[in-house]
Amino acid sequence: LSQIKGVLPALVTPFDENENFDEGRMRAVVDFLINRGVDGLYVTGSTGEAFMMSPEERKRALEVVTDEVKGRVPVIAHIGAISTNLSIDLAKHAEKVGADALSSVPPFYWGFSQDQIVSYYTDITASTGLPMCAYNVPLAGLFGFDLIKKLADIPGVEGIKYTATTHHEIMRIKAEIGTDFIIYSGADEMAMSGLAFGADGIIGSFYNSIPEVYLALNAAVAAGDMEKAKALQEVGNAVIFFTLARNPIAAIKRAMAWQGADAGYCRKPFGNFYTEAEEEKLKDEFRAFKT
Ligand code: HMN
Repeated sequence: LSQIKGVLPALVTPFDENENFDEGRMRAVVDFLINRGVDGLYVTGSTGEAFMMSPEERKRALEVVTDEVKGRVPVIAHIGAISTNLSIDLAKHAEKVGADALSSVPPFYWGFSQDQIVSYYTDITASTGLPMCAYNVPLAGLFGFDLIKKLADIPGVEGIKYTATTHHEIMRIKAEIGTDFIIYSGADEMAMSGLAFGADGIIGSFYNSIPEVYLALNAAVAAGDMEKAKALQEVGNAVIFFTLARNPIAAIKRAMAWQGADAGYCRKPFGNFYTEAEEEKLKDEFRAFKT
């Protein structure tokens, strides 16, 4: 994971009007983002609607991405599922089709024990040669520092996507686990603080629709220009907070379409926009906030 840093969109998965995976749109979106300078792609995560896709569809989406990327940027494949066997199957496939790293939410829904979570990551990382980025996210149950430490001891677990807002723990992970344990900050509205507290990169939904804002923010933090970083974070947050109230993944896909990369539609029950009037309103707001 030490080779994968910077700004990584948690890639959207385009579906067509009938909710079928849309290969053409997927390829166009990948090119659009690489041309805009993103540092890598995080595929079939929650923004990618992976939990609404069958394992076969997830595999197909990843295959299309790695085929289109052709090594231009690193690809992290999110292979998380509740069953270890299913995740291992997805992990092996990811390795076969050329992903550079794996990531996984912990098994969720039943409230698994720490031992069960540790064994989940141990079994997956033992099944391939790819590095694993664990995923700390409220939706799947946050880890806490002790569990992060246990996960970091598993061979192959090289980092964490940290989507909690307790950014002081980013500093603590670097201090107590080690600076070579890679951290991606996952809350786009707090990208500046994640990076300032020592994260190596940022992974998030809004780097699909406004990547240039966050590429500039990442560069500003690296250069120690906190005034500039703060101004950019304010632009990002204006877009994020109006979007969050309006079916966010569908809205992000529309914002990409207005900018030349039609990212298609979402799966139900997310559903889609919008009457023409609603779409116009959304577009006006997006443009007003973004500048
Ligand atoms: C993914 O797995 O697709 C994501 O990277 C998730 C990502 O971290 C998003 N978090 C959640 O969905 C919980 C953020 O980008 C989030 O959308 C953003 O910070 C706005 O709250």
